[in-house]
Amino acid sequence: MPTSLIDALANRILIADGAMGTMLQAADLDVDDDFQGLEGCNEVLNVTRPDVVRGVHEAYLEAGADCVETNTFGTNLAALGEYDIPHRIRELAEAGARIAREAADRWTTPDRPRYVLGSIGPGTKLPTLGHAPYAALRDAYQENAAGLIVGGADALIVETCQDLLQTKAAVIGSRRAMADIGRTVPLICHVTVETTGTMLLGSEIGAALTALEPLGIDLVGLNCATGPAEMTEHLRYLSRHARVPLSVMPNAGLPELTADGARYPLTPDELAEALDRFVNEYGVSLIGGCCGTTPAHIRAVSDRLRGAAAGPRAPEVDPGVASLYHHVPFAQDASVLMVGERTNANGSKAFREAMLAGDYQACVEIARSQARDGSHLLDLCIDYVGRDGAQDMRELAGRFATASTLPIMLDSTEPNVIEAGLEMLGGRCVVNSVNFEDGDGPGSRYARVMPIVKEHGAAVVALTIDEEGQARTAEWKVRVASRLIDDLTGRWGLSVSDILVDCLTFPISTGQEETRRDAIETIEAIRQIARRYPGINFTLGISNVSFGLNAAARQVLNSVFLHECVQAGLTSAIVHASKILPMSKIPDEQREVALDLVYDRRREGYDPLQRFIDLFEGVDAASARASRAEELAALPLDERLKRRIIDGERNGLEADLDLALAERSALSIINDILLEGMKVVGELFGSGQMQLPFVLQAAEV
Ligand code: THG
Repeated sequence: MPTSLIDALANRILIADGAMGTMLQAADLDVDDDFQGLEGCNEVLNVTRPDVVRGVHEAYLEAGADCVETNTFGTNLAALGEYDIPHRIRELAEAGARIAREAADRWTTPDRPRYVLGSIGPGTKLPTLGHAPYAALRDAYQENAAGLIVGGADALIVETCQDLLQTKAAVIGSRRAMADIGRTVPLICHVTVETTGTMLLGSEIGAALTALEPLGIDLVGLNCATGPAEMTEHLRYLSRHARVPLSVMPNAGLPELTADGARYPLTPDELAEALDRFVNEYGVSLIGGCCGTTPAHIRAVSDRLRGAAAGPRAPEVDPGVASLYHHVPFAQDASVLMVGERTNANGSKAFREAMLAGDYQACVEIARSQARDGSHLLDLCIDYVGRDGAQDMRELAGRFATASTLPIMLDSTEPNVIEAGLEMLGGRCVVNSVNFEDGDGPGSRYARVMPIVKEHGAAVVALTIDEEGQARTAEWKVRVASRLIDDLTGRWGLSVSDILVDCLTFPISTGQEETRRDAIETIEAIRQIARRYPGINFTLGISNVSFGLNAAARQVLNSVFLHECVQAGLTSAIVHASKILPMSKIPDEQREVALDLVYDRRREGYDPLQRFIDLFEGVDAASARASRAEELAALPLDERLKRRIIDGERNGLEADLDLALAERSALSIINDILLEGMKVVGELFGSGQMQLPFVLQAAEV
């Protein structure tokens, strides 16, 4: 039995090959015969000119590569679709893997195995931008992966990733292929970080790691777009935080444009030196080259590093979720993770009405205002009786994916609605929620939603509900939470930190005897669960506790209850963030009575609930903060128009333009105001402070 790739990597680094495309271009090939008339479709050579492809593999193996990558970068839906041969994905992938397999086997000796990495290029269709549906891409990647595995690949390498949703489709498609064929191979995943410092759609490296690692990849890393120097910071992040081993394949520097095309400046020795540093300082285990690297580069790398061991790493995992853009840790310094509650068709009239009217832009505005209000995450709930939930979820999650910088908590009781959301969001979501309401047996909601959670690598809210109903006492809540945690970690392989236990609280504002102790039991359950499961996370729908009271009273009770829960160990809360008051801002008496209400401190002649209601009789919830619209309206006209461009804010744009036209010419408005705004947008983009989708929005306005 030859040593597997993963076993080999545990002992020493492995060296992969360099560029394929440029080597093929150098061969003397005929468009009609060799390319079957499909000029530039390198993958066709896997069937027409296996000798040429094999020659490239041989050159790299001869130069000292331990691994060769198959000539299958374009066996995907986008690339073969361009040539009208998407039905040949599997055939060309399998042919490519066979050629590499033969070459690798020919060079394999008992003490030096050589490996085949099945290359899965992303293609140019970006699902986050709506170029193709997630499911179509995933299924095509599955075909691709199946061909590579059957053709003999030792591992799959999903590389040059630009859009995290596309990457997710490729990784999940690959996993499905392995399950289908019954053969599991290691999965390597490389993202491409542009010179701007993010992936093409604006994803930071932290977002990429958080989204991809829970998908069950075996190595994570970087390739293409830049040389090693520009990759250093991103690699440092991966080295510090990734649980899995690292892989890096840089270009031979940043290309310089010359009269005869791109020239890559890094010499073989310079590449080898840079990779030496990556191996030793950052503990990288798999290295190789991308654009502009040649057998001479790989020879230099092999001469310098063959047989080396990766430097030590002691990664600090930072559990959390991610939007398309950023990683958001569950642990917030000196605070609690705020989950915005208003993007909810049941919890906000404004949101519901906008959704029912199909005014998705208004829904996006509510999401944005939640972000400005201080939310770290958004709870998205579109459940509404009689609607096509999956369709509503696709519409809204698809827009939130790019328009909001916050990660999403998908709130639905329907597994197909949850899945529809996950298929639109490239970051890492929280699924809200699972429970044991109808048990955990076959066909239960729990059994139906968990495979979806697992496949997408989501975190999950676990509600303390079992076959007997919603747990009402601390003992019962702790018992159900323990059962959920044990099953989620034991049977489903989640980490404790990926679970957000929700101890659920009924309103304590109704005066009914049976709900008086609800807050107490919840606080006590949080305390016990936090003690029993170090690293566990929590969430809680705080506003539930105060239903029925007036707005001013709710604000105080919600804030006091949240404060007590956080003291007990609560890590996140579903709230209207800007309505939460710090304890210091609540008058003493209001706070004391709220505490009496929370802890049910009734005495002879004193009912804190009655007292609390009396305290807030006729009090308005003072909305001191001027609304966003008022802020904008307060600006002088020129500034306001400029601001609209920068913010991508079109509500009321026509009226402002009419006003401006009364004062000056259209050309002057464009040149002196609108272009000024775009200039600021350009600067923000150039300095990495604004992501591409917001730039597009500004340009649209
Ligand atoms: N646990 C989990 N998820 C949840 C809840 C929970 N999701 C939904 C809900 N509970 C949390 N979200 C809200 C959202 C809004 C309100 C309460 C909880 C709310 N809305 C006002 C009202 O209904 O009076 C405002 C209405 C409006 O503006 O129209 O109170 O417990 N895991």
